[in-house]
Amino acid sequence: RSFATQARSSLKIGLIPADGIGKEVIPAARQAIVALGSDIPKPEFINLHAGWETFTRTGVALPHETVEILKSECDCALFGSVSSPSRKVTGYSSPIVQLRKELDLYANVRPVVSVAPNAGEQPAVDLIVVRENTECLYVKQEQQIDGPNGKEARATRLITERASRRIGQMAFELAAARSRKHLTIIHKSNVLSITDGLFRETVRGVPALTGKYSDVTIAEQLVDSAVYRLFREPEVFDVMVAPNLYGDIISDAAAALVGSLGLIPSINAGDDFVMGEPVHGSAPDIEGKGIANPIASIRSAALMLRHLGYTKGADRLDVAVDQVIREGRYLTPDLKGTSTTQEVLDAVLGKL
Ligand code: GGG
Repeated sequence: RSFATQARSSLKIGLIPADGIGKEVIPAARQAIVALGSDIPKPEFINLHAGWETFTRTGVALPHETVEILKSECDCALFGSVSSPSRKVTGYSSPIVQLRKELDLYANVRPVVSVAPNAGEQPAVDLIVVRENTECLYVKQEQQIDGPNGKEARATRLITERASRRIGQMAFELAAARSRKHLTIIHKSNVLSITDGLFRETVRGVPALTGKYSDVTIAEQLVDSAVYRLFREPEVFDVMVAPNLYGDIISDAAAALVGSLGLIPSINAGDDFVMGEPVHGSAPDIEGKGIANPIASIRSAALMLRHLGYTKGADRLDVAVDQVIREGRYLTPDLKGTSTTQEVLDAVLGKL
């Protein structure tokens, strides 16, 4: 909020489309931001490189220059999607995981909201997944050795009090601002009692530590039964807070309830920086066909602007997108439509 109250003549936005359909949807989000005119400071865009394609060209997945420019010149950023290989490639490391660490973007906030519930079959979904973004298995400390039973592979799972506390605080803050004020802590501490136990206890301790959030109801759910419940009765969830891997899986699962992953935005937020990012991946099957859904990226731009305090611009983007979805005339194939990325973008720009 304080960011928007400072008088600024421009807003410098780093654009990192990265791989696959990221190169199609991030330019669409850029056009939607430009269409906001004087509702936000004049946007200035800086194009930046990262991703698998960047790695194959230069030998580096996240160039030093990209990180430096984000840190020194940009007010915020939009990231597209990345196509990391699922085999080990020497010298390669996922640039998005690295970026979140480099910029200390410790919270991945993923709202999942149904706009046009399909023929009343599904209950309306209106929840936020708050995913810890820097730890868990994503510290990527893996090793393989030859053991008595053949190859043996291990991964370290890191959960710290500091990271659990700050993601917990972010989740309480978001829950407190919503009408239901309900927070569910997701864990598996019946099996992982030390790591998930620490996460759960630390998040639970946030109200006592801060002296705030007494109006937020706290619930908890084991991750497996949370997924089951999400499909059976999604309306019970309001804000869900989870360690990194569970948060990733739960938000993709929740996306299935609202029609498509192509609708789901996120922000990677830290204390000093925010980066919007559609939840979907690089979708190599539709890359270059011009049919990727631009809505998750446009909504990610809206979330990013809202986080910075530009509520009016953010609301305009969301309202325009909601109208296009409800009318159902211009929808991409992931939503059973036949429209192209450009046609959906044009429809959103028309509403703006
Ligand atoms: N925009 C989300 C995205 O790109 N998802 C795919 C992803 O994060 N994959 C991990 C990676 O490829 O490094």
